[in-house]
Amino acid sequence: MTSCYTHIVLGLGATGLSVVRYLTKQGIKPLVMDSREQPPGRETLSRDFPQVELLTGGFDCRYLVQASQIVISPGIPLDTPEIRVAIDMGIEVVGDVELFARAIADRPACVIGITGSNGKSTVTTLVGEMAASAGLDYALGGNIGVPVLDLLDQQPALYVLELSSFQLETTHSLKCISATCLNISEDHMDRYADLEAYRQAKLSLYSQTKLVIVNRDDAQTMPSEPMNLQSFGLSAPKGDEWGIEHGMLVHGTTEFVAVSELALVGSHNHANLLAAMALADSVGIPKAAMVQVAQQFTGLPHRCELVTKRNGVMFVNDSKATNVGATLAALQGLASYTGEILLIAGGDGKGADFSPLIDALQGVSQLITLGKDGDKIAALFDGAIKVDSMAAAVEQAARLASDGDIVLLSPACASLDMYRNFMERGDDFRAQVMALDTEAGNA
Ligand code: UMA
Ligand code: ADP
Repeated sequence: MTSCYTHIVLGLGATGLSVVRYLTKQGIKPLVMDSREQPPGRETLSRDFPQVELLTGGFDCRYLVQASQIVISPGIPLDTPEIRVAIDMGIEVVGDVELFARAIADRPACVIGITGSNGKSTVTTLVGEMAASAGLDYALGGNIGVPVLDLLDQQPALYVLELSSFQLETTHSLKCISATCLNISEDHMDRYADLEAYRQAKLSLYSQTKLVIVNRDDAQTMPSEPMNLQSFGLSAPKGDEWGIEHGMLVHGTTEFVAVSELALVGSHNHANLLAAMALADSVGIPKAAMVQVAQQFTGLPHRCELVTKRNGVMFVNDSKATNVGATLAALQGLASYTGEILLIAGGDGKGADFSPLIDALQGVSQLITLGKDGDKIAALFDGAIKVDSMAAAVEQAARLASDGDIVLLSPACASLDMYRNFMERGDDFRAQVMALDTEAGNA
């Protein structure tokens, strides 16, 4: 006979631990389950919550069907058979963001929600920096790294949340003042039936906000129902839109900042800035604060980050390019440089179709592939070099590159086949590039 738990936490990563912290503060003792034998939060749980029971290696239906609420981590698909059984029995399955939404329902704080296939972390950070520059008390979290329930101890005027499609699948009660879906391109196709299912998960944010900010250059970000809309895009604005006119980022007829003064490079980043400004404007952040950030923010690590220049060759770390759309943006963004581009790509493709890369690969002088799905990308390029380590990839690229060229790590794939996360992959790239310097004595 199993003991009965009213609350079950599924998954013991960053989210699962934050849910345990939250529930125990409410006086609830949950049961935690994880399908992995050694979930990452195991040691922290036994140290901080020795009274909380953990079952590993699967999800036990006997407990699930007796619970009143199941809190599921974003990495676990809702259609996992054991979870389907519980859902079919009418048991409530929610995510951490839904619990957060309910917990702040009575607070005066504003929420800004940011989703999309690419640019979420950049835009989330930009909005946070703009709030900071305006002297606004804000808290920032979500998919970017800090689980939202861990933000509840703060009482800020503004929450800035990065939301993934996985998190949005189990979120229904957010009340955002403004929210955006920045763009839609294929990602996580191992978890969705098709692109439309993935898009609908992202667009579910729109019914949870007062103002929807869409990307008018990407029709997939448009809602199918009438909503209170504002748009951003790279063209000249009409009416109240955000856009670019006469080399300036503008809102309607109001000029904000010249493109030539922006610290971020690449047209995708100009779109990111316009989206961030539209969101910041919705909470009354003044223009001066937005302009200051636009002139100073140079970007997050692992997103088209210049590692070093060696023998006239630029080594660029874009490890966060975990899908095809991000790699396309990097190749387009670097296309204006005069030298050749040597691209290092490959990893776990998450079921993606890589064929949209074909045209962009024509602007690449050498492709070097690695990882689980490296061969699939190599098949798109005559003479691709296949390697089995980052060290070999960097060594080959450095050997072939000459003065003025760019060696770009932009994998178009997740890193989990070879690394713990994209940061570790980017750090390995950096380390291998720096090791070249040592070996060659920076010749
Ligand atoms: N997993 C299992 N069994 C489990 C639980 C998880 O096998 O019982 C696997 C999942 O399939 C997944 C991995 O473990 O591959 C981690 O999943 P998780 O839900 O336990 O992850 P957390 O540590 O809780 O981190 C999650 C987000 N991870 C995912 O959505 C996969 C983090 O986003 C987020 O920062 C964190 O919550 C705080 O909100 C990371 C991410 O990769 C950066 N997100 C995806 C992306 O950006 O593409 C959506
Ligand atoms: P996310 O949080 O959505 O993964 P990031 O800001 O971390 O977004 O950037 C992830 C990758 O996407 C990086 O390779 C970056 O260069 C690229 N990127 C950033 N903004 C955009 C955009 N608006 N469109 C396409 N790619 C982008």
